[in-house]
Amino acid sequence: MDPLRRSPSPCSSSSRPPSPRTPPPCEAQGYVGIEAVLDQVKIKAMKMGFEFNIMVVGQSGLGKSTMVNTLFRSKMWRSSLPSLGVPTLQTLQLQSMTHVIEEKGVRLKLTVTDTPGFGDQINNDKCWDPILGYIKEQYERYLQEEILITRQRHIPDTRVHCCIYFVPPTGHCLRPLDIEFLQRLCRMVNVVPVIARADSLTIEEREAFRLRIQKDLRTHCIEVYPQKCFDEDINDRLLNSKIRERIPFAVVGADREHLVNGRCVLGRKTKWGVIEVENMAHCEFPLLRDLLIRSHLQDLKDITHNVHYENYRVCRLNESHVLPRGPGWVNLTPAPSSSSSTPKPSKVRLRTHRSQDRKQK
Ligand SMILES: Nc1nc2c(ncn2[C@@H]2O[C@H](COP(=O)(O)OP(=O)(O)O)[C@@H](O)[C@H]2O)c(=O)[nH]1
Ligand SMILES: [Mg+2]
Repeated sequence: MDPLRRSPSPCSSSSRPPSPRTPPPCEAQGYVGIEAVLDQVKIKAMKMGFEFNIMVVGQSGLGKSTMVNTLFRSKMWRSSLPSLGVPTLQTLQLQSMTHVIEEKGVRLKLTVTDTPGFGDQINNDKCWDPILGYIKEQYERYLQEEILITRQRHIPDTRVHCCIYFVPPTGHCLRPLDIEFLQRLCRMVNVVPVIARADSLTIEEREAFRLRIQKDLRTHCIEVYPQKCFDEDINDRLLNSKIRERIPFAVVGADREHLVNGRCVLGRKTKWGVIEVENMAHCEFPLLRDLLIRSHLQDLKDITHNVHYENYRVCRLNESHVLPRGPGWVNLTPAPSSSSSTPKPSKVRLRTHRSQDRKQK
């Protein structure tokens, strides 16, 4: 039996040898054992594993594909390295790379979607369409699975939980194209902007550029992640305020390792030394990686599900008469009373969703 499964059951454990975790007898102390729920949740989560999907977006040449490799090659994920030294080719279409990372029994299926650069054309009208289209497509996939009568116990989640937006290191301010794109993206997905190729800016230039970008985001009402309105308590507010002060992170990407003072480091070799991407004295890549994986992974997933996907779901169900009818589709029009085989539950479910939505409003 799984040792973790031995959850404290105070009323039935009298014949077992006492252990440090064995709670006091229930009747004597009025102990119920609610804390054991934490163990149960942990065991379930470990069995299920986690799925996490990131997307990189920005103009071409800003280091998006390199950053995908940097993410997979950084210390945390070094065990799942793709082969080193493969040159980064220009990205011509959306492509996803998935790795399963396991650490202390916890399995994380991490997918990073790389996108072709945009904004290279003379007319950049609607250059965001393929990217926004991809994000919507993943919501639609999830929705189509969710509304089936016999649905999978676990719906595969390909929804984008976080979009890393690469701002070119101009040192000036956000360009109109970035503003337009960011305004659209933030309404659909969690966005974390980064200053790309930050090694091209001096420390003072980086700080001044960061402040100007923050001002532009406020002026144009662009709510990047972590959004103030979703801070749940004072602790969230304290932690997230510190992150908000540092966003956009100034990052440097690299997919090669170099020997520095006998240590193997991931970095960019220049004539005057190696820029180490995992060294906070050189760039803020560690802040980005820690936000994504160590501190905010579950929150990014929760906001995706409860806010972004929910908005999409409500819009789609409100226009449900035009939903495409895929396999397993259930007719939502009122059933003739004679037909006992008509699947009523889905109508009920849809109505429930709608009434909940109304209540929320
Ligand atoms: N100086 C500098 N060059 C970078 C950085 N990241 C990537 N590059 C280089 O920029 C070029 C384009 O990178 P790539 O990842 O293909 O850009 P993408 O078009 O945005 O996917 C490559 O030669 C990379 O080695 C960085 O942080 N700093
Ligand atoms: Mg690329």
